[in-house]
Amino acid sequence: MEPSFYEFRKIEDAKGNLVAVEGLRDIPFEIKRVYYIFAVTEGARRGFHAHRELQQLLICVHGSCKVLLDDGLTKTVVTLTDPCRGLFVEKMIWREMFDFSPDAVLLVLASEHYNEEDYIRNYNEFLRVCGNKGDLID
Ligand code: T46
Repeated sequence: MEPSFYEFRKIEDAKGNLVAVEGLRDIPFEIKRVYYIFAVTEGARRGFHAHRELQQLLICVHGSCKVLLDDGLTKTVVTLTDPCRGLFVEKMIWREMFDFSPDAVLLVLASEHYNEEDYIRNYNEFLRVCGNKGDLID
């Protein structure tokens, strides 16, 4: 699958840099929630789920990390290093985040409030729901 990125304008002046992201203007959804992941335990992998409805924009605002995206048919891995670039993660995409640098801060803009019922945490269930014929795990 092809990852989808959004580029944001860096406003630079003598004081330093600023990036603004506006819901429904710079990204395709209204922002209902913001969270960020940092001080990730060395070697830890996060994610391992898909969302039924949630859309998200992932921006590594400091340091770096990798994100595996899986639509049930193909997988792709992207490296996030640029605070001016956001990775759009559509609904029904399995995601895993890993290789966080010790200084990484992953900012996430989300289209919905937190709802545990929106998560699909079982890979086989994900394949069933998305209808794609990936590799079922025994
Ligand atoms: C995603 C990836 C990119 C909350 O209470 N509120 C929240 O808004 C979130 C996101 C999480 N939590 C709680 C739920 C767990 O007890 O925080 C704890 C850690 O969440 P989780 O294990 O789901 O974290 P990740 O890094 O595996 O996944 C997160 C998001 O949950 C998920 O939607 O797409 O980041």
